[in-house]
Amino acid sequence: MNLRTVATTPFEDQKPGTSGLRKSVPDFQKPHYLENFIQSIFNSLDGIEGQTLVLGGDGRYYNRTAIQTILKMAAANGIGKVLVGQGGILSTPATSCIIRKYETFGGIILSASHNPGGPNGDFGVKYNISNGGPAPEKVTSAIFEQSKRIQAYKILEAADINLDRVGTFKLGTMEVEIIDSVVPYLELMESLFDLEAIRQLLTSGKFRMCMDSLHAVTGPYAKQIFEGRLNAPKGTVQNGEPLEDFGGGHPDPNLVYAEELVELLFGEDAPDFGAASDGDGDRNMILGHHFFVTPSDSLAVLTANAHLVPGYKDGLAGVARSMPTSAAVDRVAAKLGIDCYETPTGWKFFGNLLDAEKATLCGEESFGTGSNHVREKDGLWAILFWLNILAVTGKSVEELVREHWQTYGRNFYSRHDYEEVDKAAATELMDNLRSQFTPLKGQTFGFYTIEYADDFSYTDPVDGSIAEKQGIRIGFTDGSRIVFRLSGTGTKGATLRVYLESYEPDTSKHGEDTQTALGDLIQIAKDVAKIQEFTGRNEPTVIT
Ligand code: VG1
Ligand code: CO
Repeated sequence: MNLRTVATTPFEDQKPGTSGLRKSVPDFQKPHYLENFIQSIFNSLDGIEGQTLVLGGDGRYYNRTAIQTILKMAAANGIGKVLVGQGGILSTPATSCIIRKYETFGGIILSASHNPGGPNGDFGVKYNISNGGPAPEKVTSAIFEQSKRIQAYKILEAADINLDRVGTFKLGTMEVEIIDSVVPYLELMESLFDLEAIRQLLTSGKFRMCMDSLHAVTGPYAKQIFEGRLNAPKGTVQNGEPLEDFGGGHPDPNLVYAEELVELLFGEDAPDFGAASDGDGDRNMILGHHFFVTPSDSLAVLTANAHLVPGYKDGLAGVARSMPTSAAVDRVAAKLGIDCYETPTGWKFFGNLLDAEKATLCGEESFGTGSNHVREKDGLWAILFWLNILAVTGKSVEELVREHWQTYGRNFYSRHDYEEVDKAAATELMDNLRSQFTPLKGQTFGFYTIEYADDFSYTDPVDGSIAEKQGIRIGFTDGSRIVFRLSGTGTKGATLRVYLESYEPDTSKHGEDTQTALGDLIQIAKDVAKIQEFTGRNEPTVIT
């Protein structure tokens, strides 16, 4: 075995985005590209020698190759031990769970989450710190700085490790332990939920569910949990085999990309409950019989009913939501008398609030919900949370949500994405909006008057760190909002996200179609931002 130091030159584009470094597979396959970034992670971490790391990914194309490279680099960099999920598989929340359970120094997650996979799809690398959560900005900036001046990386010349057999192996002086990908996570779920009540519901013969893993990482987890531990009929989990290209689809649980599940739940003889998760298992979509729950409403409903679930029965310290997420949960927090925090987009901003026990539940409009049980959003956790509530109340998904609206009013909410638009044009559109903050104030568009227009900036209440330019907000006097942001996870051109929200207290109007209810705001967004003029598009590519 030979330790090699390989000379390299920096790549300019290794700045981590909303959630790690995401690039196309061909980019990652460029000589030294992956190695540079991994060495930059190691270089930026103080005292990593002799420490333990967790390593795994969502099973997409290049996962196994990257794991072998990273193991050899870890050995050459003096890491003490690496825990690897069997077959290279670890969902993002399971990685977070394992980092916390074994109190490791950190972990590396290989995933581009909901982005498509395969030889021409995307790949990604994310570093998580010892609390189990995504590296905060100061850590990702340090990694980026290292990547700009890297001159060499270290790697061991050795045979590949067999990733498929559970057990302990040696790579130079480093230990590699291949661990069961599911068991630690399943044990954590057992400690939070009344699985017996859920088992009775799923075997009662009166309730049918379907879980769609979209050929991504939750397949093995969902099969073991639902069809194994909870005795749901075989076939409850569909698309449950992780595939390197996710079967050619977008592993993104929303109404557009999880269409097979949506057709089933809105079809004839539809089941009572449907759920899906994304590439790396941290997102969730919840459907009832002919009914869709927006992620913002889901967070609000979970918060309002958390006392029914064993792991949360003693109350919540507080809740947090990302800025573009609807204010539905704010109303629940106000009623419960707990704090509600508004953070920038991306799970890394919840970490401090969870560590400081200021928030117990967190959520994002982008199909992400989670709690202090780990430091990532968690798809299967959210699905089990819903099932636990359904089992205890005996209500349907639709009944629960409609009753919730009756109590709190309804926040109509939708996100319109304009994908793969020209990057320069998208930046100009945002700059143009910024230049209009003052004149926009007080302007009236039909029924709506603009109360404020600003750039969202966040001061972390725990460590005082400041994040600026986190999205442009236009707020109206009646509480409605439009938010504009550019995505930080896309790999092609730019993606403009337009978030729309209005509040309706009148129950008799809660049946209205969302896009109709938001019709005026949708038009105002197009006009104010001059979307057609800048991007050449008049309609979004994805509406969720
Ligand atoms: C998107 C979502 C954001 C989420 C992030 C990572 O980011 O909007 O809410 O935290 O993806 O989720 P952006 O910058 O593209 O809007 V995942 O499941 O892709 O790790
Ligand atoms: Co994800």
